Amino acid sequence: MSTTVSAAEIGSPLSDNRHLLAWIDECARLCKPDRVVWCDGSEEEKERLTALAVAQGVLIPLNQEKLPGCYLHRSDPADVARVEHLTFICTPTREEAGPNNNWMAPDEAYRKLGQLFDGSMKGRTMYVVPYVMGPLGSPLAKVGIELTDSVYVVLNMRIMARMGTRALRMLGDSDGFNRGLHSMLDLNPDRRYICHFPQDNAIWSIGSGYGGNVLLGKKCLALRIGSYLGRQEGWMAEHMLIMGVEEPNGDTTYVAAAFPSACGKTNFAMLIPPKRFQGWKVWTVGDDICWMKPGPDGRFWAINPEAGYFGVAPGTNSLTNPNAMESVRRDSLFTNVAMTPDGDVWWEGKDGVAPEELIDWKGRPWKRGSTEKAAHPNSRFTAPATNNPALSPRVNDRNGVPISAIIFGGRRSTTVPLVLQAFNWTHGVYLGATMGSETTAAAVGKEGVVRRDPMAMLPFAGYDMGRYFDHWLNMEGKVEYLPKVFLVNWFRRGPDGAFLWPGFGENMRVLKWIIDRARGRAGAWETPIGWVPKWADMDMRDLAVPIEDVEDAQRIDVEEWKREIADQEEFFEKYRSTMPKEIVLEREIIRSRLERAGRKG
Ligand code: OXD
Ligand code: MN
Repeated sequence: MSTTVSAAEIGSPLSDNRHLLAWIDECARLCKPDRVVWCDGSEEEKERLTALAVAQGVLIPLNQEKLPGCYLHRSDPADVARVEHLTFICTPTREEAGPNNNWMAPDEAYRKLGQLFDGSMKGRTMYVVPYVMGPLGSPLAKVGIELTDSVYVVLNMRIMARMGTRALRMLGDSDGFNRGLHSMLDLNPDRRYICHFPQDNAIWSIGSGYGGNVLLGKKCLALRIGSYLGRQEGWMAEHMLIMGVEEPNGDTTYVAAAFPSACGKTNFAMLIPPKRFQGWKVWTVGDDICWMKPGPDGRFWAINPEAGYFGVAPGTNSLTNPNAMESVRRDSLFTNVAMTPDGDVWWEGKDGVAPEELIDWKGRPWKRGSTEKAAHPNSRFTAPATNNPALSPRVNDRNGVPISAIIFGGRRSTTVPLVLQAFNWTHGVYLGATMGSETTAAAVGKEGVVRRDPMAMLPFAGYDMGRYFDHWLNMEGKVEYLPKVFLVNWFRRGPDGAFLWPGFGENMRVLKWIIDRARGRAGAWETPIGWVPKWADMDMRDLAVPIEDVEDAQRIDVEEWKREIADQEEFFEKYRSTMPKEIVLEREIIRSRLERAGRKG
């Protein structure tokens, strides 16, 4: 052992797994922490680390009467979001990573980041965070170990994954764990990299303290490395919520849905059906990630690998998402929200008007009427799933839940109807592959531009997009009872710019049609781009919106669609060398049908 490491105080190892011990030793020699602390996931540990985080100013206690067990964290103002331009897939060849990813050769990445990690934890503690993504003991679950110098990461991982000794028990003496190394270094954006090594099942993240870059189980393992492993091992890692929809007779249908960030995925996953749907209940299995595998019974079985919600706070209120509001009332961490004088939290779009005075997300005094936002637009809550009143009782099922329908959606003010059903699996894959969302004012760049985001996986597929589509298409031979596939759009606008569909709880009406179709008991009408409901096929009783608006939301305009198809074709140009031919053929069939429909006038 080098002198530096023998100077480190190595806390008592909680495992004698020699692969794990050797790797921790190697990382400790590189990062040179003062001490190494193993995390067991206990309550006592949580209290100790929370007190430490408070003493260090990493966490600010909130009003413990109003929000028991809740704390606020203010991140570095230059470290508030995922950094796609600094995120790399380090496969041996650039082709494997594909045009959808930044690529760095593995040896170059290890060398470059190795220099940054060298001594990065001097004076700090290296925490060993063992965790499981997925229900304990599930054949679909994966074990990861994250080494980090951030106590904030430890406390978040504790909520987001099944963390601690139980993960080490599941690992046993196996070498099969994801090796995640994270150091905040100095939070300098010029020294920030998020590198994935799919061949080594390893992640190196340096220079950031923000959730998506540093809670390595989430986007890095569950999506980027997960999608890569899924292709090799015959399963799928998707950016999807999972919900169970229970009907009055007790039957529950499970649905997975992909929406790009900022399209209300968490809200949809926690939907409360409107009064009209008495006896119906939506159960949340997951709000962000879905691991799906063909089961022996010919169906797709899915688990949520996470154990908590890392949700966007702005816009969350008791109308848009009462279950989320309930979930963040205790034992939750808030990042970059504003604080009221009495230690409560606030963000734009929370219930009621803004308090007169706040402390903003940067810790500065803020007054109502200020032109600056009090909470950062990407401010977050980290809440345990067990706080959610609608948490599915099946969430810990080792085999997961059987998926009957897959929904793709995006934010589109024109063109895309409220709901349509794909003709078949290949067409469904085409709908997912071409989905897009309009940029909002919150994002940098021009507003209202359609950004294509296939299956909402553009920033998260850990390999070439064309091959990813191929993997999807391959499921046709592996899953006998394939889920039915749907496209939805809650965001279509009328000529006056107003939304045509009320959204939120009313989305239950669309969901019911989807479930009825998946169960083969509702009508539909064939159009050039898919099956759509007629008014009578959907339950629209007591809907406080004129029928004309719903019809407009559902309208299919042939000319708009011809332009849409041309735009999809242009997007695919980049992936031409690996694009499966079915995707190209599917486009041409849709194009021909549209031309014929156009001629009919
Ligand atoms: C997320 C995201 O944080 O998709 O879930 O950005
Ligand atoms: Mn997400």
